[in-house]
Amino acid sequence: MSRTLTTTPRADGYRMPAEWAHHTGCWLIWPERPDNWRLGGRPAQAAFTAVATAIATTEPVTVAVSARQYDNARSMLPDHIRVVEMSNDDSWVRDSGPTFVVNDAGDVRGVDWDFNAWGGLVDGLYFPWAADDAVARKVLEIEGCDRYKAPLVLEGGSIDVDGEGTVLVTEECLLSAGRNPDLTREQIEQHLRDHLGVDVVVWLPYGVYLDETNGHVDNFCRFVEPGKVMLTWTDDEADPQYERSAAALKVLESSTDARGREFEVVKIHQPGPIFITAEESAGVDSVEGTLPREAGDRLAGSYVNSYIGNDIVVLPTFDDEHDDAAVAAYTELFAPRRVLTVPGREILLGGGNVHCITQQQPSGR
Ligand code: KQY
Repeated sequence: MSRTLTTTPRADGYRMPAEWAHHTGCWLIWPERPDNWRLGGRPAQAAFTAVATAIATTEPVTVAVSARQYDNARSMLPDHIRVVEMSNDDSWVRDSGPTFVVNDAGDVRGVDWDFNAWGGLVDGLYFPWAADDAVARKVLEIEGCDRYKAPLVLEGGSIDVDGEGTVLVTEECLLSAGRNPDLTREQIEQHLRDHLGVDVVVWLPYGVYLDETNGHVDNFCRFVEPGKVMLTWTDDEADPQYERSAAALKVLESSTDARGREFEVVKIHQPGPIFITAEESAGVDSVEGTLPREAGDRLAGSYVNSYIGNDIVVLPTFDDEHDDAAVAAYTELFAPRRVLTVPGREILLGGGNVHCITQQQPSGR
């Protein structure tokens, strides 16, 4: 049973745990929409299967899939991965799924945010999005977790917590015109405190250059442990990413977290820049109202967009000169977790990466 509660997580003693806290499982949604994924989603389906299979080595994985694609997903995914039928508009469960919260007794509940496809009719990426907006509730129902309905537009990829009272966000995203134009920055902060159980909100000015989510923090800067973050970086001062990363570094260097710690910042050099090829662009259906995928467009590639599982970290790589440095950094940052690399390009072509397509379900222990 899943009740919808009228209180807030904070009032009930719940908080969002860090991603490295123990999981009972992980959720994904099967990609298929042909106006976002090339060739009807076929190459992306192989990439998602690789991510799901990697995560399933260390925790149970469930993949939600439309009725249309059920047979195909079931046959492509290994038997030990659970497949459940669920309507959706696209496959970004980090954003359409629930944000799980836990209390000191180990009970688990979920926050269901409003979802409007990253900006609604102002600068959202597709229309309609009603099926996506219903995903969080359905996941919570399946898992038997009580639900908090949060009264604001927010995506799971736009927040990153340390589990000890601090959340990272970007102004570019949370203050964007298409999300909550009627809420002030202070009101948004209060909702974050109430629904994530945090005390300190660290506002970075921007995310990754040309990130179609309006600068989700999960593609840009994330906790690796309390007091320590990894930040997408470039040494190329002429690259528009440089100013963005430097601005974040400045904020982090002058901020402290909820426990009064200064931040240690680990720079992870970005891949690329990576651009869409003519062949890739040609494989995407053109639909009015959906963000087009034009040849030559720059993609928001990042190694920060990874998944921290129970005993592993799943890291996207891009056949890029910076891959080896990213693997080496992750190996050191996340030891004793094993670093499993997956091909990141097909997921990036859809506008995100490994973190965006996954949603961890904490065990509460
Ligand atoms: O960054 C994320 N959490 C999601 C990326 C969504 C891209 C939609 N095309």
